[in-house]
Amino acid sequence: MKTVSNTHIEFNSNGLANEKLLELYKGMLKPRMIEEKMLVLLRQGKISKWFSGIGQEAISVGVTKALMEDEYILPMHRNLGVFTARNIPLNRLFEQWQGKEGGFTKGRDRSFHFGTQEYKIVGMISHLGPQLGVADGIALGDLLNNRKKITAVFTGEGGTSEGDFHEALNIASVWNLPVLFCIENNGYGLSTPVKEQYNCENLVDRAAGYGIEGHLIDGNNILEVYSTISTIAEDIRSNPRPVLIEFKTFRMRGHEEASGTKYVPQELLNEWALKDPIENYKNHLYDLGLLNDKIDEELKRNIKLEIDENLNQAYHQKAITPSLSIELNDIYKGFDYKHFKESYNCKNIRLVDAISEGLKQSMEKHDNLVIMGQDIAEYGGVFKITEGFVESFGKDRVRNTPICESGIVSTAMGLSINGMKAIVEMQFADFVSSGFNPIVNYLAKSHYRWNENADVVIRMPCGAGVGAGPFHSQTNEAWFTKTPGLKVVYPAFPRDAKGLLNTAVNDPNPVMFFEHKGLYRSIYQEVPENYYTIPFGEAAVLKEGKDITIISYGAGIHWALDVLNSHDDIDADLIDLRTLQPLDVSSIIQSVKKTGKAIILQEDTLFGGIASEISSIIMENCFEYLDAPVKRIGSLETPIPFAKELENQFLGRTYFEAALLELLKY
Ligand SMILES: Cc1ncc(C[n+]2csc(CCOP(=O)(O)OP(=O)(O)O)c2C)c(N)n1
Repeated sequence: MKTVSNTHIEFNSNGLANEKLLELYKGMLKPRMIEEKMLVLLRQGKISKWFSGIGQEAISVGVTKALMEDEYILPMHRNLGVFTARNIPLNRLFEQWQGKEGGFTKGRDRSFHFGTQEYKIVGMISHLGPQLGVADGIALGDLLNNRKKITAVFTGEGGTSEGDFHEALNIASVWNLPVLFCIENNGYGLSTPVKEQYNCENLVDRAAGYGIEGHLIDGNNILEVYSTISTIAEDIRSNPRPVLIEFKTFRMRGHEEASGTKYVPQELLNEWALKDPIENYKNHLYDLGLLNDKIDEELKRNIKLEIDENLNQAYHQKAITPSLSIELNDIYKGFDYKHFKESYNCKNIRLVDAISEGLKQSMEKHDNLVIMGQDIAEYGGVFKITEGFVESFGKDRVRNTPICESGIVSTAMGLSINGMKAIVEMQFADFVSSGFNPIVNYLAKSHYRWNENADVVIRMPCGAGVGAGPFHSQTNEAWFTKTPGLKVVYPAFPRDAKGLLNTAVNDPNPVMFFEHKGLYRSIYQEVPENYYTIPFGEAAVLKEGKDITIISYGAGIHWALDVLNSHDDIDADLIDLRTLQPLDVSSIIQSVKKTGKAIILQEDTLFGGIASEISSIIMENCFEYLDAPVKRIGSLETPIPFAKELENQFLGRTYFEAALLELLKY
């Protein structure tokens, strides 16, 4: 039944039962009343920040109620209605906003920056865009497991300008993923009006460009939101595909409370005030005879009571007591390392073969493991490491991706959230810069923030010595060793590479796995044929001596071996770190205390690299044992040049032998 009287919105009940019509009203009332209370608390300094969704409630509530309770939703900072519609106990929300123990992040992240598997909500990170790709991964997990579910993800119109939006929609389209992309177009991104944000009439028009279906919905009309999304969601469940929705609405308050709305023309605010989703719907329900003052007051009284009781509970929870051990222990998910022994049967193979074998055996061991990367399927990857994998494991699990590192790293995170494991092959380690944000901000921080691990391995074919110039030669491990929450592995030999890769896949934490491409086809070793593992955080002492400690990893190990092999007289400990995070500090200290001299060799440019860190560790722990200053050798502080002569001049290899001999003489 349609009514227009007393309302500025045309409602159509579409045959919905009276209880449902009232439920939707209550559903919007609750976040509105919570917000009104929070605005008071904000003024009293009892909460730190508030992003208002007043006037946008119909979208959060309508979408959430149109989904099944076990379908994932990825909301933004104005979607309180998603949280209340999933019936999260209010005390937990209040405790979250007050940074208390009972919240969702143990006081580690604020406002809506959290997720909860219990309620199938995956909150945003501040960077807005990455969650769109995370939704792709969750949906891919459902698709691969034949679950007929959809995933809904939100973005503001401002967020659609980020590359992540494009990448996520494109991936979802190419892979036909059951994702509902919801753009909440509320007129402003902070102070930026839509005309300065994008230059098409409606954002939903972009759906055509991605080859997907799009719908424009009045975001202030709860019945239109709920009915349209219910129909679309039902259809996607049986016919999986991405759909783009643009909800037109308006942000009635400031970006966050402190910043105000001075830049918004008053006429616009007046115009949209008339379209308030709750007032108008209330009038509609009055017209239908389903609501009157008495019922309305009763509803409000009950919600107020619930808010007050839960607030009281939150106030009475004591503030968090900082504990060093709790903070440090929550960076990584606990990993119960299982040792698989090496067999006696070995084959003499190259580094590249050992990695391929480890990957293959890991794919056999873990049914839920998916590998993604550019050209990795039929083509076998540019280094041919996944050659033949499609035949063995099928295209569902060995996935060619579009060129979109950020979107694919986010997708890997989504797979992990939905119970899968993922390996992402960077075509070259250099290209990880295009996927840097989700690695250092999403994967690395999730366990600390909301107890959600990222079961993802990022394979990084890296390194110089192959005349490939500034963008195909970098060894960028220092970008990641600096970031708490990541593990960083960097083998120098085939045997280590295979065993450490298997461990990386078993480890539920995000692992950056560096593979030196200069070693891929030049380094051979007897490698056990079976599936085996090597623990992280244990360096290998390749040579033992008493005069000096040489510490390195990756190609640096082979540079050091070359020098040592041509100098029988040098009596050195040679330590191959194998993993940089965790770092085997005790092997370093033990060796330096014995030899009294240390030289650290890294292929990366010198400043701010792991050699500097190790040098400090030695100074702090072995100062009294040192007979000479600690020496660091790295590459020149320039990009990596292409011409052979220039590359040789650039590499630390060139300077190592002289520095070693000089230090021995000191
Ligand atoms: C990568 C990044 N750049 C800038 C910001 C700062 N910022 C936070 S929200 C916001 C506006 C977002 O606008 P929109 O996506 O339309 O959502 P709305 O706030 O209007 O709901 C900006 C600029 C950010 N958080 N992340």
